[in-house]
Amino acid sequence: PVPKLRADYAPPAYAIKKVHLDFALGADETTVTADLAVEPWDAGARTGDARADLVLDGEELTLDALSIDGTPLEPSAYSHGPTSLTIRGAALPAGAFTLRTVVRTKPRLNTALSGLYYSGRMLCTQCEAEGFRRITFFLDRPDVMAVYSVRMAGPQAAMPVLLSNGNLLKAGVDEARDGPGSHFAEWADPFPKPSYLFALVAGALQHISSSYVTRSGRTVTLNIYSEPESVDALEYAMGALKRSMRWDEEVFGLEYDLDLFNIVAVSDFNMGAMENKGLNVFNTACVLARPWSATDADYERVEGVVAHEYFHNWTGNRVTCRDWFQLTLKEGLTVYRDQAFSADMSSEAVKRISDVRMLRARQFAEDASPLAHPIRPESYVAMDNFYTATVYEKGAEVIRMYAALLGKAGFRKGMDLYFKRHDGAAVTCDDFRKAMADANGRDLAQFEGWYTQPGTPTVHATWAHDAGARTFSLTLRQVPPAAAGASAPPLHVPVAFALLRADGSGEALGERVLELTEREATFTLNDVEGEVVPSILRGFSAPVHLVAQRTDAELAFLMAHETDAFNRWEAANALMTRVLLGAADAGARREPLGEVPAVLLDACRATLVERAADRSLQALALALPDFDTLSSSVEVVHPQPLCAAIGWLKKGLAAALKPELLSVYAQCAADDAATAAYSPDAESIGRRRLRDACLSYLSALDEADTTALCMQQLKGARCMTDALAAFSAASRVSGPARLEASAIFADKVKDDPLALDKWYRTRAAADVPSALSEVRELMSLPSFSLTNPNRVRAVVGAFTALNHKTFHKEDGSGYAFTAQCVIDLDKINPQVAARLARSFSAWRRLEPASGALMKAQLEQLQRTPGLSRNTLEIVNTSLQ
Ligand code: B3K
Ligand code: ZN
Repeated sequence: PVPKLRADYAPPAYAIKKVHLDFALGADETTVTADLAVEPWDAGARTGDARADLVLDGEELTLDALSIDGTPLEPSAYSHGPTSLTIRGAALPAGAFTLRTVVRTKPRLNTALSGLYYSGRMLCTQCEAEGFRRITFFLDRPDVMAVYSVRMAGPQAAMPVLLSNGNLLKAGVDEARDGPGSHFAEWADPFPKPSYLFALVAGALQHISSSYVTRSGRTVTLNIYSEPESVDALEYAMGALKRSMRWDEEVFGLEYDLDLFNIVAVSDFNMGAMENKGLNVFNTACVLARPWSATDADYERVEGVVAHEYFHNWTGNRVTCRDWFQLTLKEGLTVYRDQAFSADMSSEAVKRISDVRMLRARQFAEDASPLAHPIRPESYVAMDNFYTATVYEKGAEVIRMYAALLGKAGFRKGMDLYFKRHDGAAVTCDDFRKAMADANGRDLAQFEGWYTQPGTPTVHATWAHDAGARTFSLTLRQVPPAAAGASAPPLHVPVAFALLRADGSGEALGERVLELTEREATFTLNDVEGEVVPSILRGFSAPVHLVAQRTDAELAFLMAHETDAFNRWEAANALMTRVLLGAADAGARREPLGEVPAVLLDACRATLVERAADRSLQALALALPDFDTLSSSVEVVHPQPLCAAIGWLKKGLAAALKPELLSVYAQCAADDAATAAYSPDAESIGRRRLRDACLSYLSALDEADTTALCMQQLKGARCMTDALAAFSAASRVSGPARLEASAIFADKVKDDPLALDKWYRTRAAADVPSALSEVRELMSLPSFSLTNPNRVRAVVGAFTALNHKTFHKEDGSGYAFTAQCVIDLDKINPQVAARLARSFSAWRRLEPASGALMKAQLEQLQRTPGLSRNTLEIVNTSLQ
């Protein structure tokens, strides 16, 4: 397949300004009649006398009729290939015209879940990035923006609810036109939009309804739809939606612009959710929440994703992307916005730490692999492969850096100018950067590097304190990542900095943002009295590896006295990382791992016994660095020694701190028992999070009393958070309690697909010797299916991402199993298969034996005939 290049962007030859779609809906077959108002893009569309051909995208469509301004086209006037319909320029009128196509599609056979497909009891659509072309022929690119109207008709009994974008104009029955038993609805969306934001849903849905009055007094009707059995799980999302609407008004001055906002929950969905104008479509996993099926983390995710999709109405829909290379323009910015929202709804520190943990585990790992790409990629084969941690999460970090440099008010000024200039248009990352620069009178030219360079830069920090001269100088030196090349120009790096008093009494010098723009720079601070300790990269102000030589004692000091909550956590994390990597090294050399260092034990004990105001922060400070983050910070990954080191440290800490763990567990559990109903507020979540962190450590001891504690929590569980934490903890023990817990949990969740996914996930992730055969067994159960992405992710995804020991088994069986899953899945759903294939991208950094085994699987995939271009792109890039 030929890649598309960013450098090749050219506007289309034609514009489509108006679209009317008429759907005759059926699950087996749907007929789509499209009337497109086409006109030349501009004078440049004509070269000499010859008119440009009109090349429409279209896939998996049966073409029944084709006419221009009412006149059917001669067969010689057009040609129809597997991915396009070309109408010869000579057959086109000179000015504007209406093109009508009539096509048929087969929703029930559409297991790729892109375009129009059938899920549960409903027909629904997913168009981003390039799914609209599977519904009708179109210029399926985001710079083609049109006003859409839709008429949809279908059987009233099977599809009582008929939804599309915008406002409902009319609904009723016209059996003469639509056939007996049919009804119809007509929708119109007044805002011009790219085709990727089109949506349609038809099915036997129920809904909850509410309303929201915007700041300017407009009343918006809010509906959330689901299949009937889930309608009791929608209230939380409704509240989250209203909070998002209020927040965007307060923080960015952005109001909703239609009279209606609909959300639909769909159980078969390739990703989290989709921001279609006025009709967001959600994976059930990101919208349904009730105490008995959703964990605290799920509640947080529902709130975050509802906000994210809602925020897209401005950052994505009103101002959209000119081309798909600009994806981070809407995604990085919208992730930044949803992160800020969630921080405001709960705790800024907890949110920031969780986000950075995720960034390091997923994005730093991606950046350290052959799949590394800039946040604005230079080329793609399958656009769907670029909905990555880099485009999203690193993209959000880049936005955060603008805010760090410009301040809150400056950032807001930039946003205001961005909307003023570009509302209703399809624009680029450069346009965003220019709005930020112009609104603040700043030169942000050097920021370009963040858009062009792949990889994670390293910043080395060294410092000197001259007590006599009372100066403190900090030297920062940036080293470009290998992926960007050694000669990559230096980046503009905001480094938030403060000086702490060495006696632990607070700050000697408050926070300021140092701007590192050279390869190396020294910042000298004057009037520094007394002994100080530098606090560097506060709040993780730039997505870099910071290298600062600190002794264990200094880290312990920072754990106790940092005034920046992120850096306080970071100190704990750095100390644990140091100990773990040392142990993994020893293991790789077949040396004994020894004892857990006293400095770490003492620090963890201090964290544990502290009566902290925020128990979530306490739990996070005790969280061990994860396998992926550790892997991306070493040159050569030895998977088995690394797993062994993590297990060793967990058990070592648990053994040394057992009394404290038991007592904190008991305190939190007692506090929790004293509360009435389940509530996902930050304090309750913190209580459960700390309790479950203790339980997880305790379960590592694999002793009779700790296992009993897991079983006790499982049996007495009052909500999914209680049950899942206990079941997960019990899944690691060696005795019969493991399967007993599995049976108890399975019985609780058997009728609830999302909760059942948690059972599957926990079983697939369990670190037990029989893991691989157990995973195979899971996949043979009647409730397992390769057509449901959530279930596939729960089993195969969890196995590859969480069950490190078995995935990386020395005999290669984990890799071979995963490769076969990729092949089987690729025939059903290329997007999901391609995502799974990413688990092989780390092969180059594995120790030679594992690396060779993994590479062999990639090569086998590469040779597999008929592999989708999605999966093939991941495989080819991984092998590069
Ligand atoms: N914009 C969608 C993602 C579409 C993914 C296409 N493969 C969800 C989101 O980021 O809000
Ligand atoms: Zn998004």
